[in-house]
Amino acid sequence: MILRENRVVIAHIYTATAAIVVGAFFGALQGLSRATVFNAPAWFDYYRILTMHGVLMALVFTTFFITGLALFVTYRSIPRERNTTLGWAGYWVMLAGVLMAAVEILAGNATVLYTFYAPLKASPWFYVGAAIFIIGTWVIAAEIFGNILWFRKNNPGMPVPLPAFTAGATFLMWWIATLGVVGEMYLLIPWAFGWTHGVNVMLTRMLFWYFGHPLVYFWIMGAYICWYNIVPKFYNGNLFSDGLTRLTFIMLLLLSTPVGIHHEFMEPGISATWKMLHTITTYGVAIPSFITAFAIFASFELAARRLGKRGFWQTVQSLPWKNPAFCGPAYGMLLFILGGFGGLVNASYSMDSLVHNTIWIVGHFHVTVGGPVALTFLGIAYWMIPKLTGRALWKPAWALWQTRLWFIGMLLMSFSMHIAGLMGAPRRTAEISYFGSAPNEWAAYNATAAAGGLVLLTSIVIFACVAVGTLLANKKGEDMTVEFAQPLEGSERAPAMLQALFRWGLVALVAAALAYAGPLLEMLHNPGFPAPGMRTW
Ligand code: HEM
Ligand SMILES: [Cu+2]
Repeated sequence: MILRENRVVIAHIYTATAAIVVGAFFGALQGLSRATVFNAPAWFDYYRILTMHGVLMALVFTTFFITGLALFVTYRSIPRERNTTLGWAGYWVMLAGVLMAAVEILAGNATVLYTFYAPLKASPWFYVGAAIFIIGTWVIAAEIFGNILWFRKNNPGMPVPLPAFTAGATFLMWWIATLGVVGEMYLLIPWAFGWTHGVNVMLTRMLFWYFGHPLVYFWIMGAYICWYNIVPKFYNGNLFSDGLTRLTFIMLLLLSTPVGIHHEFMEPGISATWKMLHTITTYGVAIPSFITAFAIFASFELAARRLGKRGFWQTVQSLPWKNPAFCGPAYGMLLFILGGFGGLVNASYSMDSLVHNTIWIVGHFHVTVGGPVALTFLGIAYWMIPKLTGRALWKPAWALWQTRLWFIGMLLMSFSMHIAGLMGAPRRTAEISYFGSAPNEWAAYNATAAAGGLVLLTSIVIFACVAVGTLLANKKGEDMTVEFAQPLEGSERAPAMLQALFRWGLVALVAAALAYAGPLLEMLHNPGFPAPGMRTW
């Protein structure tokens, strides 16, 4: 039974692995290109590479990992006889969507970057592929909700196990967020097929960011699932509090969506009132992250105290720095602290106008999604793969170095991107030297970023070797039982209000509708000119 469940999860996790390996290869090429070491050939130009990188990393790697992770924690925290039809159906639909979109990008018919902003116009099959991919994720969401409902029905009065609860909150949030993509595709697909004459550019962008910001929190929630439920086990620690964890996930569910206009500070057609309102909610959604920082440090300290350790350094030293599954998330947490500072800058209108569309932004999201998110997932994979396959991890020492290299590479790359961005270096450009007229000061930072990119590529190749090596070289025999972190004594039971997952989902839907009703009305009131669309490539 459990073996059948594991196979679905393995498919998701190894597909994510394939995506990050190919994505990293393209990423390294971009770094080298910006350092003027590599020149993309005309038949596979820089922007096609960049579209492939953005889509593979931000959409394919992250989503496949999170669907795998969420299924895993749900299956293992709600053990029962089940069939895996939905898990597989979701997987194949997601994969079909990805392949359809990927073919169009590779063929040069969809060089629209991962934000697919209109009026750039891709082949309709690119958008259809994206829509199919989203539908696949909904099937996975249905599988997770179905298991939670089954548990409720069969265990009346019992709280849903925390790992399944956190997975459920993540996918409720995802479902609300992806309604934005559906709305956008409703406009883009007929337009790309030529059935409509034009598209409302501002509206499609707003719908994109209605989805685009919660997408970021979908990644973060994936990382938090690991930090709360799994990581404490690595240092024999506890979850700080069951109730606080549920509160964190409910706050993320509520506040991840009504903030998206903070990506549109520089866009016309949305009044300052709505930009301000979304700024306030943006600062609000930082609160569950502060709670998380507190809960994690408290959990570290309490575990250290149990060993008789006191104070900051003794606590730090007591943590398992030789375990790659711990180091991935832990280094990720460190990078998140840096990302948080940058985020404050981006969220402040006046400062954001200085860094808008510069490589600073790229530095910021690599230190966040490449740090706490990707590095947590890579680390957790080292724990999960043996639990799924029954095979011991191949070359754990390599795995440890992989996490260290990723940390160093990400620091090098994103630090230099931040500084070059402050000096005005733009993002999304192949011709970084502006045909010789660009300021010379950027060059050193572009070179350092490229070096960081190569370190990252090395790191991911090592990851792939360990992940595949485990399957090929090691024999079965590893203990496959999973124990999730248990709450500290006295904090086991959350108030009933924090158990009502689906009711909070309804509140989140209303909050999202309220936050966008105003800007939407403004836009429909001033629809502008429908854009026929263009291919700039
Ligand atoms: C292997 C390490 C990586 C390297 C070397 C790398 C390198 C780069 C570079 C140089 C750019 C900027 C290109 C430009 O603006 O002209 C970029 C953009 C981007 N990267 Fe990465 N990256 C890496 C990992 C990741 C990861 C792990 C993610 C997300 C999970 C990610 C997501 C993105 C996205 C979404 C963009 C923006 C694409 C766009 O502008 O449309 N990258 N990357
Ligand atoms: Cu955002």
